[in-house]
Amino acid sequence: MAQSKELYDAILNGDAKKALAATEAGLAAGMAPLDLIQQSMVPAMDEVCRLFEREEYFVPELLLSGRAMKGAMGLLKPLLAAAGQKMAVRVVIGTVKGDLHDIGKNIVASMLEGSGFEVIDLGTDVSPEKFVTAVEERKPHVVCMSALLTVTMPAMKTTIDALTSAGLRTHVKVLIGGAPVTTQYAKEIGADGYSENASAAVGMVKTLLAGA
Ligand code: B12
Repeated sequence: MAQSKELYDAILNGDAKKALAATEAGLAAGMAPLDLIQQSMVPAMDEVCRLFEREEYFVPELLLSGRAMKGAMGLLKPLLAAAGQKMAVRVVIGTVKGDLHDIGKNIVASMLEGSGFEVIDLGTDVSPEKFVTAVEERKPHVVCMSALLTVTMPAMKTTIDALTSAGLRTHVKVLIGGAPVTTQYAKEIGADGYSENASAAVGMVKTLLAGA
């Protein structure tokens, strides 16, 4: 399966314009939307995260690469839907109440979309009530919550409690993540799982649903 080197490089370099052009060129050359995501965009974002961890990339680079990926995804999403390459699994994702960090959450959302899942992104500062309404209305299989601040982590528990009170907890799997979150914390608050990065999140969603 071919990789679009141009698309990979454009995302790695945070060049949104080139990412769009490379996506269009890839499609014109007959590359499948899912392949463009999985072979070019996801590996590029993986590399961006690695560079950030090694302190070779900083926040501006993260933001630019995230934006480039989001723009290219915008072009591919309708094509995935038209080709019926999603819908089997629906995921609601959001950053919890009080928390505005969304770079990691957006990468997770893109990776999930790139793996063929339908993703409903509620954005940042999402209240427990908003999660509950989304589960009622959109009937997802999985709820993903992100928190980057120790002070907003408890909102993950509040959200799980709200799902339980609304009688919805047994209808969905709950996966949590974000830098301060741990497997131990997931256990403590009654989440179904935790993943430390976006690639692992895809595997975890599949595992959770396989055991559902
Ligand atoms: C960028 C950033 C910001 C940006 C956010 C921009 C944006 N649009 O997201 C801005 C400048 C707005 C910001 C603001 C603040 N920030 Co800030 N921020 C960061 C920083 C530098 C990077 C975070 C990041 O994007 N990492 C890169 C991404 C890719 O990693 P990630 O988010 O961890 O995501 C990965 C995994 O965790 C996982 N993941 C993430 N979510 C999920 C969800 C699920 C379901 C799963 C499975 C996996 C998963 O997958 C992702 C990809 O692999 C961190 C420090 C750091 N080095 O991490 C501080 C940091 C998180 N911020 C911090 C603080 C204190 C703040 C402020 C309170 C600062 C202030 N005084 O105003 C405000 C809070 C605003 C608010 N209410 O949220 C502290 C938190 C300390 C703590 N323990 O609570 C940190 C750790 C900095 C520090 N060392 O002090 N911040």
